Amino acid sequence: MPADFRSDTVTRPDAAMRRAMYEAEVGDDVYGEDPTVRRLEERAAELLGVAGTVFVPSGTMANQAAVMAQTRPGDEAIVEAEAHILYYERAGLAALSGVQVRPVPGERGAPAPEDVARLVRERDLHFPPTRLLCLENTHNRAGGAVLPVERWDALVALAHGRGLRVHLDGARIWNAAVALDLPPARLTRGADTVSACFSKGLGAPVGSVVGGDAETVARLREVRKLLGGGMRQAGVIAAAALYALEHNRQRLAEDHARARRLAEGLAGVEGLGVDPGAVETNIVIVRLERVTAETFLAGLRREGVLATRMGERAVRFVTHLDVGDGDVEAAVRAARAAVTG
Ligand code: TLP
Repeated sequence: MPADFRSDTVTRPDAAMRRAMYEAEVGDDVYGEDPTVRRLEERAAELLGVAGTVFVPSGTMANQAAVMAQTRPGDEAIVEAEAHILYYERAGLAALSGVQVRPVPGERGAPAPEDVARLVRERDLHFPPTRLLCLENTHNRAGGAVLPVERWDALVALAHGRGLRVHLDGARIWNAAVALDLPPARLTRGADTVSACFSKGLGAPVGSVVGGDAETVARLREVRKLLGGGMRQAGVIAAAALYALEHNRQRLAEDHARARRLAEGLAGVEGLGVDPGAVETNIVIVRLERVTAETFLAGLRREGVLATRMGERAVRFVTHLDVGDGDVEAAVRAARAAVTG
């Protein structure tokens, strides 16, 4: 088995998680009759500090449903320029919701409130209404950066003051909460919608939630059906997500420590650019000074290590449940071999 640092999505459910799936009580969730899904939605809502959540198959569906539930075609959304929702979701905002995006630059994924303020449209016959602000915590392309709480609060206050709603892509909010040692609900405070994934660092095989207040949740359920996300005996997978929520949150600190150690090891390899001090959670982005991402990744693969491309001269390593200390050492050794091409 290669040491697989491509993503925290690659984990396989362990025996205890599979047992929870096997034993799950189920019903038809489109009729609202799956008790395990209900329990998951309630527990997730409690942790995320929202009135309710809706279980969906993927983080992408969670994000897209949130946008669709809160906009109309022809609206505009201000979206952090490197956000997953803009970068990796097949232009879903345009294709599914008919929403125009105004990107706002972020520093390590965190936009300045002044920059957002400048992009909010005035009322004018020519202009689309600015309806939504989309943020991400932790920030994937910013190397797992945590959105500082004060910045989040300032952005929410600004957005609400200007009549915008706020969506938080909290795919990895669990990592942010552990890194800051704060309850996840503190990091989502004021969000109108929030999404969160169980299939990343928490190690469940599939599933995300998207939540908000009661009225928004009702709309999210309609939108989920429209997107084809109404699932039947989904308790089988919800059980894995519930298990992950209860057993795998605190251990994310181990992933963060391993990511930091990996970055320290890679920083010692000539030809690689990485700042271990910038590693806050489980993602390490490395700049390549001598070889292209393709060459480097092929070299790693020959040594039994997998990572992903983050650009012409950048690669990403992600730590998770299924990589251990030995894999971190293997990755540093492999990088030393791969960097010469
Ligand atoms: N990210 C995946 C890839 O799509 C890049 C990964 O390997 O990191 N929000 C954020 C911040 C994400 O990182 C991801 C997945 C999603 C949403 C989408 O989740 P899924 O893959 O469940 O649709």
